[in-house]
Amino acid sequence: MARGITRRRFLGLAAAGAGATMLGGCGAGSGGGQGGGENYRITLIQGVRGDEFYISMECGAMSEAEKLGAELDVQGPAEFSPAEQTPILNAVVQANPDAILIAPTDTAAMVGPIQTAISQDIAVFTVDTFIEKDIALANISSDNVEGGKQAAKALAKAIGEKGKVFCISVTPGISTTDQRQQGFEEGLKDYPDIEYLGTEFCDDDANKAASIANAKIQSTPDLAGIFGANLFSAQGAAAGSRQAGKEEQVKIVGFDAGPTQVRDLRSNTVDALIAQHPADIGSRGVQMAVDYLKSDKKPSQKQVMTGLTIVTRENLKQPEIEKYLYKAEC
Ligand code: T6T
Repeated sequence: MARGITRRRFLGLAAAGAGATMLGGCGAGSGGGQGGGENYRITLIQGVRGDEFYISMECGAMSEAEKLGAELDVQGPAEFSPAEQTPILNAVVQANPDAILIAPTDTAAMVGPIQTAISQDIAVFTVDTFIEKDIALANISSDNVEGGKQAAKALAKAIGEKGKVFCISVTPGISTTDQRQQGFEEGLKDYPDIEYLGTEFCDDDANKAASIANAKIQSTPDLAGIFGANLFSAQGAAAGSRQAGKEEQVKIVGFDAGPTQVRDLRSNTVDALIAQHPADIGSRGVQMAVDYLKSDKKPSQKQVMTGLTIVTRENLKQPEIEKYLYKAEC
């Protein structure tokens, strides 16, 4: 059953000026063209709603849509799962927007539903995650393999380049977290004195990640470090280490930079965060969709990589780092 919420935002021309109707607190306008968006209707379908990574992506997409005079609708499933995301996508296809930006929740299971959208002549871009079949116009995401390597490096540094480490991820079949795990495993090869104990999966549930971390700490009393491969895995890893009373011994590096993660970094439970730039993913997605709709020319780049920023207690307050911490609301 579709449990997605629809937050329709009429983001007209930022410069609509006098006479512009303000709806829902967002700048709204009538008449298209001035911003270049020609009032195109774009829907962003998040991987899961309420996740600060996707909220920050929404913020970036919204301000770009406002700038370009496009209309943006944002929806997301209650859980990060293709079973929940598919009916939302199907309903969006029925509404026939000009473009869809989607973070597919599974590389294989979302191919069919995305193909259906493309067959209806809707321009589809994947944002963040991608699917195994090359049918979307382009993917806009972080370099997740590189991010996993950076996590290995940061964790190695935190544990003095020796000891036992393991990874908590979401579930196999998600392009982003699979690539982070791959990069982490590759990165660890540079450290012969680090023993990798493998990866366990929390289904995007921070409580489950906490239980996994706690159990691993009990079964491996000399555990040195944990890599949490996304926001909820990392939040859970920190909670599990606190429950076990091992914050001093077990070093944690987390992917993403949500508010709870930043608190865990400040309080020494976590040693580094690999922040993505989700607002840039959202704004690039809207830009690329509008460019495509205007020209009908396929994007010259199939893969657009946005940046990554390593956040530590030392650099956290620097404005050029702080601006990448995720938002809980726009
Ligand atoms: O890490 C992000 C996103 O990149 C990934 O695809 C799924 O998890 C997050 O949304 C964080 O929870």
